[in-house]
Amino acid sequence: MTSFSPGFRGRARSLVDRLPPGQYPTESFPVLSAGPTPRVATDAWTFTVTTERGETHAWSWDRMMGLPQQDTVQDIHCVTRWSKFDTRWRGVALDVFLEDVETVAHHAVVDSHGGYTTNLALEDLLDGKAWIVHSYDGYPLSPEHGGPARLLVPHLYLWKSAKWVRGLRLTTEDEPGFWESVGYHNHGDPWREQRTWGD
Ligand SMILES: Nc1nc2c(c(=O)[nH]1)N[C@H]1C(S)=C(S)[C@@H](COP(=O)(O)O)O[C@H]1N2
Ligand SMILES: [Mo]
Repeated sequence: MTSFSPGFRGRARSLVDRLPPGQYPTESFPVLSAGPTPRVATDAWTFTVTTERGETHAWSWDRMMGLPQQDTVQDIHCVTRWSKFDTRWRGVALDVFLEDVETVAHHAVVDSHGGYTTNLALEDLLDGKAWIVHSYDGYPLSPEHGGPARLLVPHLYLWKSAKWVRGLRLTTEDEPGFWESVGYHNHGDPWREQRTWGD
């Protein structure tokens, strides 16, 4: 009797379905940084949300760690064409930071130590689509990958997932960030191959 393994076939097909156009899967975890790796101590770390009226809400490391934590398993996609399946992160959903923030803004600019910025529509940060993560695969996030904490927005190309995150500025106008202002797509949806301005 011939026997098939429907489990294997099913999983293989679903991985193909999970690969956005123009991407290839990788098992490794490449490091892509536009400059040197900042070293940020957790006792000096703060995450600051600034509203369009200039009000600030700030979380120390301990306060952030005291917020409801989520474990999330995500596929991530870099515009340089590698994708990595089933990456495991732990952190706090952006919804938690923003729930008590009064704003009429629809945009945000995320700021990092070292000067990197990236812009996002607020709707791409809310409803369980984005996290401030501090752990990867069960360990504290390494400095190379953005530790002590980075933004994770897995449904967009990974340049939106700012490493060494320090704050988020809510804006009424959309302001392009570091890569967006030199030709990367403003939104960066990997499923629509939004790599550069013309896409
Ligand atoms: N602060 C900061 N965040 C950043 C970057 C950067 O240069 N500086 N590079 C971005 C880009 S282009 C990518 S692909 C991912 C890479 O994350 P990784 O190095 O953990 O793979 O981080 C993004 N976040
Ligand atoms: Mo990237």
